[in-house]
Amino acid sequence: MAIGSEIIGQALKRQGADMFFYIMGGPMMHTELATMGQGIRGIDVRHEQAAAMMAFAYARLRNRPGICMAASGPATTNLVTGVAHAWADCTPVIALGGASPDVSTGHGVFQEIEQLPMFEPCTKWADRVHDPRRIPELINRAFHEAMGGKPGPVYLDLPGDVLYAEVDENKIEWPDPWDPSKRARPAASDAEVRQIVERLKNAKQPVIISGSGILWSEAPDELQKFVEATGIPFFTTPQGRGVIPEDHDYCYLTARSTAFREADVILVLGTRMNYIIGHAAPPRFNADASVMRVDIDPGEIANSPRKLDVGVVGDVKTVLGQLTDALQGQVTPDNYATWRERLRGYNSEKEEAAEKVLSNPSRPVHPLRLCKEVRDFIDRDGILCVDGQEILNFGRQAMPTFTPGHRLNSGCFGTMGVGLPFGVGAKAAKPDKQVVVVHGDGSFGFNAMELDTAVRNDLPITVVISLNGGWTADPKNEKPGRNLGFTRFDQMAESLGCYGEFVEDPDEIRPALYRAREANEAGKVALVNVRTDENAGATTTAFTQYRT
Ligand SMILES: Cc1ncc(C[n+]2csc(CCOP(=O)(O)OP(=O)(O)O)c2C)c(N)n1
Ligand SMILES: [Mg+2]
Repeated sequence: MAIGSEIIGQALKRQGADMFFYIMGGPMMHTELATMGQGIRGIDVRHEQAAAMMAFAYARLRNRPGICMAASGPATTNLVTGVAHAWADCTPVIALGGASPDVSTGHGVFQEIEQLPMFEPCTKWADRVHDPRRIPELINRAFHEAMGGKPGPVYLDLPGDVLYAEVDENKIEWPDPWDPSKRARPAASDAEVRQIVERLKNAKQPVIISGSGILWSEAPDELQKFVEATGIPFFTTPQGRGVIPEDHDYCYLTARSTAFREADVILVLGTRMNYIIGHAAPPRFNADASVMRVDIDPGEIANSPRKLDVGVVGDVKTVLGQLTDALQGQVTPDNYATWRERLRGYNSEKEEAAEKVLSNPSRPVHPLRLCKEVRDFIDRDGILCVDGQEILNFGRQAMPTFTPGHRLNSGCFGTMGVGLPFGVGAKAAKPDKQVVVVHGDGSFGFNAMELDTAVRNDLPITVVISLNGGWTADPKNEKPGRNLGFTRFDQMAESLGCYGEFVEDPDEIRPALYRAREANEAGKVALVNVRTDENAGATTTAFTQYRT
């Protein structure tokens, strides 16, 4: 005989889970113990929202579901922001929430609240277990739902009486677990391939916009081959960066707006046409451009905010392979040489001008100078997490990414507080990689205690804080509740067992970063607190009608 909690541990093991993020508490304690008893690493955190955010980072770096667990009531409600963030960024997080007993629903028992409806709007699938014999089936469904088609978070509600109910293990049916090699990979039809080829043959100024779909589909190599065979300039969403190294000949980071405005063909690959890319609509994009799109989700194709000339429901890895074959001898990089030359010229001019600003020697440190120091310090295959507003916007073009998916940020939900949990989850997922988190001082505060999680769980990352004394820049002193003071987060970090440094001189940033790296190499978490200019506000495309 076994109890429901033990069945969960076994089910997770069969699905290939190797890690989960959690805070202990009833009725989940036995589930957490049973899961660890299966040899699955449990990382105990300090806030459940951070557990969900760590699971998010794990999922993105390992291309498999990240798992988080929480106790009932307030612990599970704490998961919501992290799960909602995963929903907004289409990331496969499996959230397991303990719940008050099924049998006493509505009797006002300990930590009772209807949890399932809270997760319905922010998951792809949410359900409640009523019978422990169905746990393997529902855990299996959770993995398939999270990873199938366009990925996303799922939630399973686990009432205490079900977790502690006894079942005869011999009567349990174990389904075949989720298998990444069996991912559905629908292809484009011959007619669709022909239509795309025709349009690219006639194009003069095409662009590619790719997103996280390239990562989930394991298609970075296919994208790079396609780009190199055709010579089409490529741009990515902030979440889908690094799919092709950003110092590639056909990457023009700072010519993005010009390329979007002037493109005559827009090829949208594995990304939503949401506000992040201005819905691919005028005036940011040419109104006369033809728009072609490949997406695994039929809903995305059907719901495109701009009329598509060709909309392919397909797996982007498969379709890119088809297109590269079909375009052979039809389109070569020569087709678009003039277009690329124009973008390259523009890009180099802007980069040269930017390099001067990036080297700004002033005190307090300009955030761009901080970005330059991090850029010149971080490993080429290091994982960079960025969170904040000004520092995020300044960092966007100032710090490139060279490895697929090795850039995590506040994403399209704009969630402040993700940076540190992302860094901790990333280090847990990829222990051999250097992990650097560049954090605004305000956003750092949300989950600052996760420094302690990193220390206790031996996850040596480096956190760099842009200490501009509050939320965003406020040169005219007109924002409510903006000022936070210049907190010595380095001292706070030291008191938690980290290595800490406080830096005011721009020339001292790099040496401090190298000392932080030494601390990491010696197994210590490090925090470098850099006093930055509170008046330095980044200009960026307006995403909304209001500004933060
Ligand atoms: C959870 C959450 N709360 C509030 C906001 C609103 N908000 C957006 S940007 C921002 C300020 C970020 O400040 P900081 O992290 O210090 O970075 P800085 O802009 O100063 O570089 C706030 C409060 C948000 N996006 N998310
Ligand atoms: Mg700030």
